[in-house]
Amino acid sequence: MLEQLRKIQAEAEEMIKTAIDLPALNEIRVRYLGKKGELTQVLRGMGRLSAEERPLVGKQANEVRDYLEEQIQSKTRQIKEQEKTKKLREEALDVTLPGRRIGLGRRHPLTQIMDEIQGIFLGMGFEIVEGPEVELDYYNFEALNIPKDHPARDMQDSFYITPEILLRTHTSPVQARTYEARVPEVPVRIIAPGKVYRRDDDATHSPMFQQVEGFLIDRQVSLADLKGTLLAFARQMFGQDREIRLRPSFFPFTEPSAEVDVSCGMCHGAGCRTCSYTGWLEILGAGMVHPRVLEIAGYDPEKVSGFAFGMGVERIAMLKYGIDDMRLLFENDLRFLQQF
Ligand code: 2U9
Repeated sequence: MLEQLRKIQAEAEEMIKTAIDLPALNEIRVRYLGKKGELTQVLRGMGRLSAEERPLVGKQANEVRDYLEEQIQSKTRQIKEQEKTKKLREEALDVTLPGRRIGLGRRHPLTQIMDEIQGIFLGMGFEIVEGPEVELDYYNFEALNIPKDHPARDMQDSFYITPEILLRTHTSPVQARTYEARVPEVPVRIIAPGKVYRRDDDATHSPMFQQVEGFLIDRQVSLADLKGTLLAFARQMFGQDREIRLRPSFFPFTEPSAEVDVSCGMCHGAGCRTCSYTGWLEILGAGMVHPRVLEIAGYDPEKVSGFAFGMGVERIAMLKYGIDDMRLLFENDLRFLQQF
């Protein structure tokens, strides 16, 4: 039996030495020292021993048990220490490493352009007015001299919600609502920035885009006032060396109407690829408010007159930054956005 005890001790000792973690050590404890463990079995068999042998074997068995328990405890401490060191090493914080830079956010290029446009007109005494994106057919079309059967409705293919309610196709209804509420007060100088919706979708048109429309009513407003205002705008937006020109056009709500071009910043009017060899880039539409439009709201067109203009914010951004595909402005690709 003494031989058996020695064997148990040697075997267990070897296993404790090579145990790699706490569960393995626990297994060893159960195997040798547990209730049904090998050492316990030996102690139980002591009944069969003679009176002389029993104390000897008992003493030896107790010593083996104490020895193994001590070994297990010491190995437990060792494993715990190793695990702690490993964890510390894994989580080590090197305070001498350079910090990670926190990227500063910025406004979307369209927001930057929108803010810039608003700033320019605020500086010229205009007031900013906003209105609903879901609009009555009346304010979107009728009040602007575009009756139900007018062909101009085709040009602004629209998203209707009911036959009388639609997503606004321009921000003009904001202006119609504003001066209708203020009539007969003059002057009215407002710009209406915001989102508008049309059934369009290609490289230069998006079903949602942003506009800034402007509008001024007062006594004796002339086309010269319109041109001066737009020249001041174009120079602040694109550069003080720029010129503008007005080409005749048609809008149902203005008469006369014009397309407004700015001189090309690439070739300064000589003609190049950017301006399709014309020397000019179209930036907005404008005109003198149609007397009929003034009349619909209750102004007397004999006493007051006005000018109006409208521009697409995406188009201004594309021209200013040389962007050739409008969809880039809506994809939110940081590689694109971080350039502005
Ligand atoms: C009222 C009366 C007149 C607003 C105007 C334009 C000319 C124009 C387009 C430019 C590019 C829209 O974004 S775009 O597609 N706009 O050409 N807009 S005059 O005239 C008004 C507005 C309100 C009561």
